[in-house]
Amino acid sequence: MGHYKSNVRDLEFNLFEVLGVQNRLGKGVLAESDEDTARGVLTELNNLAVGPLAESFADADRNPPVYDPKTFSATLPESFKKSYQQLWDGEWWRLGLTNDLGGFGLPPTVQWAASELILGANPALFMYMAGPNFAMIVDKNGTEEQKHWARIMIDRAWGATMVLTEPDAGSDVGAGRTKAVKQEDGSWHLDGVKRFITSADQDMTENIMHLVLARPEGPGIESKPGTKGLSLFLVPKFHFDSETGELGERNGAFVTNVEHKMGLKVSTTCELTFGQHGTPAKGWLLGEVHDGIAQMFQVIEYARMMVGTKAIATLSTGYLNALEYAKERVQGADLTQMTDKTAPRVTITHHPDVRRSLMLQKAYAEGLRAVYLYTASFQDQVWTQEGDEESLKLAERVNDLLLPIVKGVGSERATEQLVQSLQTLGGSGFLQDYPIEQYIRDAKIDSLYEGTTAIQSQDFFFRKIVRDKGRGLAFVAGEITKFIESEAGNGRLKNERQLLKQALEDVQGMLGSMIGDLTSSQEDVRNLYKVGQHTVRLLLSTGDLLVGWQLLRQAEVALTRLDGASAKDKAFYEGKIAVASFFAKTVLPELTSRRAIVEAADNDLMEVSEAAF
Ligand code: ST9
Ligand code: FAD
Repeated sequence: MGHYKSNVRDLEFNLFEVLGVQNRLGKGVLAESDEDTARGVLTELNNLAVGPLAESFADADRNPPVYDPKTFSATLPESFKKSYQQLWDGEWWRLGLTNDLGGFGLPPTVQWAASELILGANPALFMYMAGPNFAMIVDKNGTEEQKHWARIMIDRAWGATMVLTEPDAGSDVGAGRTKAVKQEDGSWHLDGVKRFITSADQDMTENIMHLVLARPEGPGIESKPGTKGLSLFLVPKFHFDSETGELGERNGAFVTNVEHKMGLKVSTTCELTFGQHGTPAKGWLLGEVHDGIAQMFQVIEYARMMVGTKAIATLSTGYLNALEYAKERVQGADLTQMTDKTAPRVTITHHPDVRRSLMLQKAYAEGLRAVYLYTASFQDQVWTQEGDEESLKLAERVNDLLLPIVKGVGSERATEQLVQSLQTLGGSGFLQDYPIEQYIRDAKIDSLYEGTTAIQSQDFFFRKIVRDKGRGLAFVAGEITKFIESEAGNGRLKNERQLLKQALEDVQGMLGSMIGDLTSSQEDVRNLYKVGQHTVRLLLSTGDLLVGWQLLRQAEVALTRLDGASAKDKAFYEGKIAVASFFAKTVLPELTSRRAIVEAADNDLMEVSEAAF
């Protein structure tokens, strides 16, 4: 058996028993798909994921890519290349594409559910397969000629990258200095050094299209500071024939280093230097418009969703590995017989503390899965364009609101709970005989790239709540309130509904207090610091509220399905009820004290001198 333990049953439960995704299928852009197609996709991809994709996971970690400075190139391990080829040959790159570009005609919910299987089995494979999806952005924003390039990128299976970060411009992308100088032939010459660029070199595709943010210079170009002064350029590794895609000369974008890092080792993290090795780095302005940061955010939105889903996928397999171990590991006597030295030894699943830990891992793994799929259900509406203008706008708002939760909370809780998964295995968990130590190393990056957790939390508060005037949030809060007030669940979830009500009030209390600080910053600007101290707390607390709600929503569905269920399904549904109740009783009450902390915010922390730290 490979390392990857998927949870297709739970994916299907979310899609077809909770979200009712099947009701959207068979119409409009989804005309070609139905429930069977969607289930078939998950089954087929799952077979690939647990087998050939998972196969190279550990080998590629132990034998990471090799960088050759003489040729500026990175060579990937053979085992990994084999997995990639199988993924590509299965045409799974079509998963996220629109129909006109050759997509499968499936909605984002099903796309992300399927993506979870790749991301859990071997996440770097998914990232190297970004070419077609990035081509979709080129197609959407490009000139007629660039739209044709997008087709070439897909047809010729090219790789692609997103290139923002520089040594002095990480979270602060607007500090980027790489420049682009306009040439008479309409192209641009880029000059600068970018760092930490994922997949910027590999030996699996004939070409790589870099999507690069740079600061344009030239006659008639107004220079603007910050992100608004950045434009997006298409910079291929090799020049190509604009009609046929046939490769030409090497372009002057060279990978000048590949980083050695804690985890996700097979995913190359590169320094990418433009125009400094004797060959100009030629680029083309996307869409011939200077709108780089907005265009790049189309890529970033995909990537943030991907990173959250990756983290959650890893947590899920971490939990299932821990569970399997716990069911077999015999150690110690039952607590009720602790004084009897001759008492029979039991599996560790008998110990209350192991149960507590496993149930919390299950809660976050399944609760966060529900949150990312709930988020994707709003992407479904945007994808199908169903509904009037107002409801489409609302779907976009809610998706925007939830993205920092999927990414920020998904990555933070995954990291924290994967440490618990390792703990379940005791000392064995620390060994490379089990996959969890690699999961922890590979998943840690998820709270760092695509905007750190602090950046996600500020995006959530300032942009997705305040700037949105709370409209997306009001919708979600309304849905939670409807659930709290509903009588469904035969009264079995009465206590839990009360706990959820309190949690909602606590998050609203935190938010009210922070909005108060924000408002009063007009009189005393330092009150903004009070907000800044608590944005991550708000993000994580809202995440807990959503996890609690989604688990209870699932429990409500499970209660209706228990009658007449098979033994296997009965256990599944009982698990849903148990985990929802556990989370409501043991995690949601913590929000009350977090609210008290936020309400008591002061600026003492900001008065502490650096020397005193
Ligand atoms: C990175 C990559 O880390 C890591 C992994 C790469 C993996 C690649 C492979 C991915 C594969 C994906 C494939 C998907 C496949 C899908 C398959 C499906 C099945 N939303 O607030 P302002 C825009 S890359 C939208 O003033 P500052 C907006 O245009 C590096 N737009 O910002 C706005 O203008 P306006 C990642 C947003 O103070 C403008 O920006 N690096 C949003 O100038 C200015 O906004 C980072 O993520 C948003 N949420 O700059 C950097 N926010 O306001 C993190 C802003 O007029 N840092 N815009 O609308 C930040 O995000 C900063 O907050 C900042 C601040 C740079 C935006
Ligand atoms: P900094 O921005 O220096 O942050 C350091 C710390 O300060 C963090 O804890 C951060 O949260 C905090 N901080 C910074 N500013 C603020 C603020 N205003 N408020 C509160 N806290 C703040 N980039 C790309 O462009 N393309 C890629 O493909 C890519 N892939 C990557 C792959 C890997 C493996 C890694 C490690 C990075 C990758 N990155 C990529 C870069 C990544 O997006 C950045 O590392 C990330 O955005 C953080 O920037 P930084 O490392 O410069 O940290």
